[in-house]
Amino acid sequence: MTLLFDFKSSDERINTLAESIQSKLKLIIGKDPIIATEHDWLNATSYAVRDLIVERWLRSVRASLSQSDRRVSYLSMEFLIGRTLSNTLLNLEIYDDVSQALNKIGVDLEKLVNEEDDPGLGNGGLGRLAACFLDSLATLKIPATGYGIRYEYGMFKQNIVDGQQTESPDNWLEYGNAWEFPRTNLRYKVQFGGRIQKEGNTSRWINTEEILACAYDQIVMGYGSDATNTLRLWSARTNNEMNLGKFNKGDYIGAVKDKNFSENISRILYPNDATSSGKKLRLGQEYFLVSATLQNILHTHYRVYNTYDNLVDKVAIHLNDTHPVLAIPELMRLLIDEHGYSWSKSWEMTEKIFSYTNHTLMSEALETWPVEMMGDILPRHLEIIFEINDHFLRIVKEKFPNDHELLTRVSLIDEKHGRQIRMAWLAVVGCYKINGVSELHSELMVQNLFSDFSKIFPNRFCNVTNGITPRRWLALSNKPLSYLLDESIGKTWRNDLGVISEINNHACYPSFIERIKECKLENKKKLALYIAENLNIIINPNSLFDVQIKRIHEYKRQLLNLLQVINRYNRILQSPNDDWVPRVVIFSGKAASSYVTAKTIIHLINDVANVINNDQRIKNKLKVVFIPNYSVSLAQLIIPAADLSEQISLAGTEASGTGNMKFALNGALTIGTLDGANIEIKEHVGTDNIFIFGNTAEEVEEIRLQGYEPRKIYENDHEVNQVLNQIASGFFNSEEPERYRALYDSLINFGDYYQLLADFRSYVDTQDDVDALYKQPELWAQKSVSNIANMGYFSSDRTIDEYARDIWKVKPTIL
Ligand code: 26V
Repeated sequence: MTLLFDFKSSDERINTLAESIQSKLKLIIGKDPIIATEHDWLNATSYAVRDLIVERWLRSVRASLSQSDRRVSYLSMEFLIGRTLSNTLLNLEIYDDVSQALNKIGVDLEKLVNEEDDPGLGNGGLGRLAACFLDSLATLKIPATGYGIRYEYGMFKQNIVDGQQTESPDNWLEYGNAWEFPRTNLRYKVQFGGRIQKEGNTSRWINTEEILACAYDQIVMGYGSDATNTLRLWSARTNNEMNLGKFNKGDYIGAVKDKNFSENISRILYPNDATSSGKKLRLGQEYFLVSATLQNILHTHYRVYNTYDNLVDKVAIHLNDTHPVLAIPELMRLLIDEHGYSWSKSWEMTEKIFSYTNHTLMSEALETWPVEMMGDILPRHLEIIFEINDHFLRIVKEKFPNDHELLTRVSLIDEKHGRQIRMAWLAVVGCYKINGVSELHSELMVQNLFSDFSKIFPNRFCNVTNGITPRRWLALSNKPLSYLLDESIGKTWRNDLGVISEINNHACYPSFIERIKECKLENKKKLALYIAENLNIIINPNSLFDVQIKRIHEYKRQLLNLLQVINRYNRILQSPNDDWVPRVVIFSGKAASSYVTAKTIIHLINDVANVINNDQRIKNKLKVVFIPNYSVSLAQLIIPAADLSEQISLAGTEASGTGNMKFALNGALTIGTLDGANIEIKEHVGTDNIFIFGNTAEEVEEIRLQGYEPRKIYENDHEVNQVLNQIASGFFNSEEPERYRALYDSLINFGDYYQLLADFRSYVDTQDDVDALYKQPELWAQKSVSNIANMGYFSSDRTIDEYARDIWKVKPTIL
């Protein structure tokens, strides 16, 4: 890779950078160094660094357009990209230069890096995956654009007040965003409402309301390549023409109200709770993304080729879950209504352009929209969906003439539940490839959710196991380990993670094992400092750091972890003189604001922490910490410090998980169920280097069919009995003893849907194995090395390579 100022000596480079930062402060921020705040310096530095990549961005876009390549458009309602400055410095390999340049001015780079707002434009796994993919697409030089929404407010900020979650808005744009390029003249009209006027065979969508979608671009840099891509986020603006009309008619309030409605479209990220689905504004957001994006894709295509006839050869559109599935009827609408193609030609093209990833099998997360609502907001699309359905059902009838039930089951319209459009069905019918995100998930997807469709379209389904970018999740977040790797095997692991297996050859040297232990300890000290400074809890870095960080959800079973923690507490009190391995159990994660049970679990974690952490008899044998406001940047701090990674979802429920990969890559050992990508992690690191427990997905199903009786477990296992009685009787919350009665009931009296009790014994016994191993630090460290060494497969570069080859059929740009 050629750097822009490769030719300069180190001193010259540092001076040039320092000058550039100071001039940005003056000329763009408009401030004197004497009164500049840390945030001003952050922005000045970001602008200076951004200058270094704009040139190659423009070159990259030019090259990929001129090569007439097939391009990928990755549509996602969420991109959880994390902080940009540090990542850009890493990609440019100028972290130290910039640090020294700022030093000269008397500014600390580390502080600036932590000052940057972490854009929370996603809920969790799905959004973070999209961000890892952007990183890998650019690194692999695949011509691609990410399309999403520039939410004004991202994921809410979580505070813990009296042990409970409270939410406040995340106004991440408050101090500006140095990384975005507003494209004031790149805007599209997005229509809503109105009605359909029939003219012979053609339909006209008229009397609509219009909202403008304005593009904001961010450069997506790859690592070790000159290639860059674009993340284009749409922001809603009032279409003034329309409102001025009302204004002139004297409807002042109406005009202002319209403005609010239209601008609300990109106001806020929806949390992934059950209540979000079926909301008009959410449907509006999904269509807003889709319509602006497709207009943009077609517009760009036409500029290059002067025709849409070759669209199929040049355009691959990927749908990240069902959220952007309206892209299918929208492309149909544009081709038919705006560009004069016939219905059948349009369908023939559409079916060859889209691919879709399914990210969950949980029925409550599967999107459906009431036909009536769709008719109100998008009447033309409803019509097209009906036509697609007719066309599809005709084919099914021909193929399976005797199976009448089948038609009801696969119809895009669910007539049983008040006429709902099944978006996942629409995705399967309109896409040429559909993938799951881990081997188990893809198998279950075909066996259960899409079993009918897999008979109708046997070649459409495949698996692409998720991955993570080693740049952010190792090079950036774990400096001590990165340096050790660089020293031992060179630097190529950053974009060829497979080579990391070479550290297997070092695992036999005690000096290497010693260094691995030192790296972990350094990361643990850093986290301990954060916890001391922010939460006022003192933890011992020599304890086993046992970590479960992810969204709080019943299926992820944070409560199972907590039951085990309470059990450990009871055991320590019972045998205080045993040789206990000191443990710090760390939780972090947000509960959707209307998800009562998840919020109750957070409350219980904090109540339990309060009792245990203040029990002098326990000393430092056990500490429980809930770190508030989980985010990408917190994950970067916590994951490298973990010894033990908790991946304990009920088998068959976690589609893949990606946190599991981040932990293992950073040398944590996993305690986990045979769920999602845990299974593949086990296959790669070896059974001896992972703690597997609990029932398999098949056994879970079997137990459900046989009639599961959690009460029996409660009655027969005295440890389960004691722990649950403590929760039910208010042992941890004497001020309000009934607080967790419902939680207790859900386990004992209402069926324990996620089978916590069925896995409890096996979990607790496996935790004993964890302790036993931790008492042998050399062996633990060796297993930790085996984890790091065998994670090559889980690089998102491998994942993107598979998508590019097997699904999108795209090739790298030549620069
Ligand atoms: C659903 C909804 C419904 C209402 C509005 C907002 C919203 C946002 C997201 C979702 C579905 C989220 C599905 C999801 O995040 N799945 C996760 O995807 C990860 C990446 O593939 C995977 O590792 C996790 O196992 C899976 O839970």
